[in-house]
Amino acid sequence: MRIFYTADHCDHQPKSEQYDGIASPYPEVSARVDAILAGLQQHNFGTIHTPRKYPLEHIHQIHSQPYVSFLRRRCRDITRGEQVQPSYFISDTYAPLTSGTYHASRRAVDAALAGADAILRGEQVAYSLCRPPGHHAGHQSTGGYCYFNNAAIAANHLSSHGRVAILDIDFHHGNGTQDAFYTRADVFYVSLHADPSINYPYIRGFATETGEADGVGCNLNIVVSKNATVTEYIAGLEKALAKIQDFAPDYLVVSAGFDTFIDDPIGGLRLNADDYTEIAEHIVALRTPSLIVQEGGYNTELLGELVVNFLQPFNRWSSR
Ligand code: OKP
Ligand code: ZN
Repeated sequence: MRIFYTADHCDHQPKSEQYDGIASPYPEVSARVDAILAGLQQHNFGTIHTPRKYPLEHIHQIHSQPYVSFLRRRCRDITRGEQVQPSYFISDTYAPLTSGTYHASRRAVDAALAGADAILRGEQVAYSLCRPPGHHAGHQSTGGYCYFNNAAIAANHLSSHGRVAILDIDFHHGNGTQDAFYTRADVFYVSLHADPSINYPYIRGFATETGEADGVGCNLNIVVSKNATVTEYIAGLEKALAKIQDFAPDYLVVSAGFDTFIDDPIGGLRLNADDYTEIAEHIVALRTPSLIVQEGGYNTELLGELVVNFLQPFNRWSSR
């Protein structure tokens, strides 16, 4: 499998998030990536490639031009080491800006697009180690640690070459991604996540949301209970995979979050480390060229192990 990553995420270093005006430590830290890289190296996943720089056109198909310009200009005016809570282009107060946020977010998109291009060149599996994550980023809004929607931008790129399914297995519903494709019939969005009536992002992710206009039937939200063990989780996943199979995609994009792990500090179902291998085995059974895009997962101690466990079945398939 091809792996893409850049160190530029290090320049995105918020220190705190605001909940009802009260600051607490920022969980979406660069140590997450250090843990993943260490895991990949220990398990000999091979060369990690630096993506090339892609033009803004790809981003502008998902995000508005005023939004992208705002992020670029606002970050440019921030002193290194400072953090700003913007008042505009936000859907919540979980995406502060630092001087490096725009650049880091651009490079995360580059990693996702390079992964998509690897798939288009005939690679079976690519893993884009994106930070910051992307699935909450809307057409013109940041939110939930996200600025640019890496998975949506990559899926949109793939969609010029075939039918695309997006499987979002982060603990949180990917409201940005759902919105991006809600009226489209060529991209199918399926998400498994905790109940949005009591979990972030609150505003989206209900089972009643099934798509609109041309996109009717091309959106599927599966809510899993907060105490779901691997048995309940796999049952939901099987439903998702059956629908994906019916859709018959040429490409699969997996928004891979690991905050479903039992010991995740902000999410947490009852999934254990080994369960990620079983989850991946079910997804690999689709035998569809797959781009895996990193989303959440906040247990910096164990995140490397969780990602490695998940990637292992994909790796076995792609090097067969
Ligand atoms: C981003 B991703 C914790 C509240 C959490 C923001 C969650 C963003 C999750 N104090 N609110 O989907 O992993
Ligand atoms: Zn999440």
